[in-house]
Amino acid sequence: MAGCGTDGYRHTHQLLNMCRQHTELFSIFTGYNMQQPQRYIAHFDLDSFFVSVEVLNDPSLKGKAIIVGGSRDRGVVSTCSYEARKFGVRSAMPMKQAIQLCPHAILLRGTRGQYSKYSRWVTDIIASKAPLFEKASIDEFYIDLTGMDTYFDPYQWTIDLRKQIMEETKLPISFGLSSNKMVSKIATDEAKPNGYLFIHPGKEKEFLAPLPVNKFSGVGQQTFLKLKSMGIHLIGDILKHEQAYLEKELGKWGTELYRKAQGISTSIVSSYREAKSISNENTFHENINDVELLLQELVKMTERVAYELRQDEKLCGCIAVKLRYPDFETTSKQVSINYTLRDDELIPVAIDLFHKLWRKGKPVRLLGVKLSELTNHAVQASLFDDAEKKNNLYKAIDDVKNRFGKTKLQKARTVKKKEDEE
Ligand code: TTP
Ligand code: MG
Ligand code: MG
Repeated sequence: MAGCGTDGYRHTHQLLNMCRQHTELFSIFTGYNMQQPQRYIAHFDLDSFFVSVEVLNDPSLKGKAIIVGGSRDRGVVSTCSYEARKFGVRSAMPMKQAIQLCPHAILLRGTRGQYSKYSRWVTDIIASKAPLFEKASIDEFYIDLTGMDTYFDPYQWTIDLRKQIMEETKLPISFGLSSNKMVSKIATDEAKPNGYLFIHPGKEKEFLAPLPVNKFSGVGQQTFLKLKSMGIHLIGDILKHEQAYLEKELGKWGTELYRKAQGISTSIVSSYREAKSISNENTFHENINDVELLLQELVKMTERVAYELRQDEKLCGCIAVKLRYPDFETTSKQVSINYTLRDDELIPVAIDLFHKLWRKGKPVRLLGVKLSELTNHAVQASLFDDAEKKNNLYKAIDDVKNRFGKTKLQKARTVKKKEDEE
């Protein structure tokens, strides 16, 4: 698109968003239904992401049945190559079962740091091109192109973006493009591996009709069986019934399925740029220069933000520590890390940042910890077996925290001082 740089594009998009909001408000207040612009939403998802990264690092793996996961006896599958999928191997399946299904598969334990690095690389490319995008998980993005059809063809724009991502990162990625997030995500799934699909506006229902009902997120085994007992196997079967009947049998879910089957979904792309960080700052009553006390505070604050992170079901890819001295001089330092939600991974980094920042012996007035680069919790942290145990432990701790208040449970370092005082 000659003459249409990203900035102009972004600006136009902001204006369009404002207009859209005003249109909605006008419609609510007057009851007059103003014409909404045609929505275009692209969904991108990397193909067999962890495996693709492993193949980049070792090209001899290309085209082979590969499983990335935990140990043979107690681990689970993180992901597998499409060659292994032919044998029925799937994410989250016990490794034992996966090996039975595909005994010749090459088993890899995975290299976590690499995945975050590539995820960030793809994010950066999308961020440089897209006016409004959402990072839905480590390898998945929604881009809102609504209003852009005045300036260029959204389909061609999306094809070009995919090409750029693949040329730069060498990772295969697929996309679906349609009028809403739900249909685009299903279209990506249908296009995989290494493909793309455009569902033209108005063709959503037709596209969905021949697909099995469990293509809808939220249709688990139980709903699937219930629908089966009602003679509903395909999405198109849903619309063979009256809405009232579906509601009677399935309650609210029935209403929702009826809408979904028509290809209707109004959820919006929530901007990645707006994605919050989680932070905690503490100004002390009295300035502190005792390193033990400062570290104790730091650990406590890191535990608190990590707890919030888990409550939000997020992972973070960046941690920052901030110090303010009594003369108001403020310094901060941040570092990118592998996506995590775990105290034991965050605390050592926070301590390290603190030591790099702090001018030894100088009293501190304020201490802060911030987690950013938040992403949805789509990656099972069970790549390593002990991680699974730790996550269960955190879950148990968080459950207790939720029940008894957040201060009840703290780790050894944060309670040590109090015991000394007693
Ligand atoms: P997905 O995008 O769900 O899967 P995928 O990229 O491996 O394969 P495809 O999209 O082509 O179907 O997940 C992205 C990565 O997240 C995946 O490579 C590994 C990790 N992951 C887990 O660790 N555990 C899981 O249960 C899932 C679903 C994914
Ligand atoms: Mg993927
Ligand atoms: Mg994904």
